[in-house]
Amino acid sequence: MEKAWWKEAVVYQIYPRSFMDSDGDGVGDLRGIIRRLDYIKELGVDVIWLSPCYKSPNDDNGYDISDYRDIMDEFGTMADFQELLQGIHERGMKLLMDLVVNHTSDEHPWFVESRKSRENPYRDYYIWRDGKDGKEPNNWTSYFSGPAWQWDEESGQYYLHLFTKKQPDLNWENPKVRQEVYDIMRFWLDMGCDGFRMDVANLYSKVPGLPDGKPGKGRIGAEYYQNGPRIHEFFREMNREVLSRYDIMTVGEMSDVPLEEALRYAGNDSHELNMVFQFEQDDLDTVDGERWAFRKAPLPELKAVFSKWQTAMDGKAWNSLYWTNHDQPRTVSRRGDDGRFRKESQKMLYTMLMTLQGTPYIYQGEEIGMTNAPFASIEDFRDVETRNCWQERVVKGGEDPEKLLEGIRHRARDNARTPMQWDDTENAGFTSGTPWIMVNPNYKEINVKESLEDPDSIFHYMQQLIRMRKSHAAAVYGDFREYQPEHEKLYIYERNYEGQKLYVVLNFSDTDTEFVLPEAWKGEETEPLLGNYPQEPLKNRRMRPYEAAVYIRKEK
Ligand code: ISL
Repeated sequence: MEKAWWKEAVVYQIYPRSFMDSDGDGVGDLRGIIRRLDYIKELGVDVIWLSPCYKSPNDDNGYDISDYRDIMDEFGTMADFQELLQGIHERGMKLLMDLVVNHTSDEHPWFVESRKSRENPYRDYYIWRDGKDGKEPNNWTSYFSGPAWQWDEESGQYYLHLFTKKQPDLNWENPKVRQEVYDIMRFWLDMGCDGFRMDVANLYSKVPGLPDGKPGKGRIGAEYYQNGPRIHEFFREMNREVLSRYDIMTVGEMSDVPLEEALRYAGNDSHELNMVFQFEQDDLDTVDGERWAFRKAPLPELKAVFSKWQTAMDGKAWNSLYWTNHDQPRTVSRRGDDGRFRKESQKMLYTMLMTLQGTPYIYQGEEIGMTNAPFASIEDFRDVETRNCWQERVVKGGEDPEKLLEGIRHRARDNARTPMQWDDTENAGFTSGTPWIMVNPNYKEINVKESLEDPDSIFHYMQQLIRMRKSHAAAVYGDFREYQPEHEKLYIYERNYEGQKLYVVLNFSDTDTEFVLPEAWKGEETEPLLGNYPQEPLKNRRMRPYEAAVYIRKEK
């Protein structure tokens, strides 16, 4: 197994809009982040991934970019950015930028040109087609409701947008587009940035001819643009021209990436990317293509997903490990218990993340155990995905609003986007103005100040976890073996690396649960390494609610 800094790193994701507001306009900004760098450093992470901070009309909170070489007005200036980058480097951390190049904003100068006429030199930067029988060129639907095509009156054609109509898809078939993207990447890397998280990175290559997708529930057309025919060629080209020339880290965000494909994108010898975010764990909640279903996946199913990726990638490719991000509900509400056992369950869940093979990603607020928000009505939501869907299904489609709202409450991306809870003062110390989205009222109890004062807090446990990972190569590089996979409440596994052995036992339930020592562990001499309750020896015993216990084999 080849070692690398990005395999040993722990990443912290910042969603700038919701992290810290320094100027009272209710929107987080770069100077706010600068103010909190010591806090992030104290947690012990190595890399900060910044969600997009580029110029944007904010139809999708910065995932619609109108200038890739400048900073969003609400977030600050290029000088602020440079100060932030320097502050991160001075503290021995690195900065991962968000690269959003499947699409641009419709306000990007390329698109402004492109839509002017069919003859415009930028026409071919995007995907334009004639209609079919007076309708859209094909039946593809957008991730954010409705058809994936928008009619443009002036130039008399449709353009493709897999996300909102203000996010037209770039035409990656055009070599000029790819060179533009590589130039943008060089711009940030030459400034000293340390890598990229690549947005919807498996959607760049569409099947030529753009055939109709299989009709059904959920999104239509995905089989013709996910992991498309030229995608690996594009990444090898990007790698040759840009990535291989810098000592950086890359992670491609890829919903619907089968294991065989991930082995190619992130394979040791693939010369594509370092790792991918795969969504199999998230997809477990979805029922029958329904985006807003909120089934809590039974533990054996969740374990099967993680164990599969652990085993299949070992020695061949590298995993990324995450529970949530700016698109997902809060971890403790989704996979743990955000009531009575909030602290215990959040600690247990992150014990798992920090004891698997791969690079762990912590989303802002997870280190203090932030929860889903009690959104009262549709007016409380800001996310374009949610609002579009409401428009389509309730306003136009006449669906039962209460039922849909119930699903949205569980799954909405806004759950992760409520402001960071810094202290128990007004607006949780996030802003002196009016926050752009509601603050979770539980900030009085759940906040950074409280967490730093409490020696038993999730924050301090997370610190211990990160330190443990850094001082035990087996936690990073060790291979993975699971026991009792059919167990409905416990996740039991070991990690081995060059003679170092870790044993992990996790209780995913809120009740005392009988743990029976696996046959293979009998007779081993072990000692407790870490846990979220007072530690007990590794033996047949009761695991307490949401207990996590990590052991190490005694040195001979
Ligand atoms: O958030 C989702 C619903 O769970 C996903 O379908 C999401 O839209 C998909 O993972 C792509 O996400 C990324 O690209 C989007 C942007 O809205 C997301 O914030 C981003 O992470 C379009 O750029």
